[in-house]
Amino acid sequence: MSKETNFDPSLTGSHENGLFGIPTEESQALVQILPVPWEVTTSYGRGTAKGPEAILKASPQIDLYDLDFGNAYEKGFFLHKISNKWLKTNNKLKLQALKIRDQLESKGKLTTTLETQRREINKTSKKLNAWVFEFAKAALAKGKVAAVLGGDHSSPEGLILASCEHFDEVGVLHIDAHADLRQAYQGFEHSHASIMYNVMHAKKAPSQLVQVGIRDFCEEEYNLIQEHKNIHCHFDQELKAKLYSGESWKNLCEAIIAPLPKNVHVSFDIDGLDPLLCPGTGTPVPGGLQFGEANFLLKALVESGRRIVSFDLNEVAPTKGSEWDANVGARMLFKLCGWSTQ
Ligand SMILES: [Mn+2]
Repeated sequence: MSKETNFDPSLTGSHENGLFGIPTEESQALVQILPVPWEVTTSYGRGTAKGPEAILKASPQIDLYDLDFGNAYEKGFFLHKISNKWLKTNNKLKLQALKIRDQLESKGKLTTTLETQRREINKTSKKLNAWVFEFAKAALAKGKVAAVLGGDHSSPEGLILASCEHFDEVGVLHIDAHADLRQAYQGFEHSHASIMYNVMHAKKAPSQLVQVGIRDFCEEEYNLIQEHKNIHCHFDQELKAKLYSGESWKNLCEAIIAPLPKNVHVSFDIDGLDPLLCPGTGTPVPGGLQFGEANFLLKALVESGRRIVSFDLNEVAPTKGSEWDANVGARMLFKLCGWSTQ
């Protein structure tokens, strides 16, 4: 996979070589990762647009040989270039979205100017989704694993839809603190809080949505979970109650993955983990999965004979003066890449 023959995987590489410090040819790589520097509709924290760059920079510290999948990196994990155009658009629209939110919170309604700007944001979000969709469609057509590195959780909408369109049937394994099932949030139709609502209501939708680690949701979302026969939510509190009562994580993982079809998209919001592992993320919530529990779940998924055909990792936001968030994000990305090649 390496384009340089003198590449030594036992030494620390430079991020300038590529993701995880590995010199990788785009055309040879099995895993194609699109960085999406996008967080226009983020409601609380700031900084997930800088997630891809921070993860890239932290990624060479990972030792490439992996206990779960050996030298799977040789199949090629390629991170595409971070788009300056989308980063600029993000920075501009983020400021407008902030004003919209402030006014909604203080006045309850918008001025005509802000109403127009909100329409503009919705239109641009659609364009972003179309861009991601085209990327994923092309990668999947070549037999690659398509992936998105966010950005906030709205970033992979086009990817999930492309995956559903490419394969006959795709199920989504969704790891998150939040249900992300709101029908538009603050009038933003493609908000991070609406992604699972949007994909489950698409023309070619995932056949099943399995949610894990959920611990922050509104009544509208709770009702949708109860009513929708293809949404299976494992609330964090309920998983913990079973664990504390002596059930094994292995048995719980089997129950979690049971409804999923053969082809699976993994949508991984880093805030699904214990926030000690991702203190910088936009909307941290106490509780959640440990790194090992999440990896064990992915392992159980793959060992059950299912395939990770596409995935996203999102909501990683670097904390000032610390590389911890990016370090954990890079390690979870490495596990996702590895499991998707099995
Ligand atoms: Mn989310």
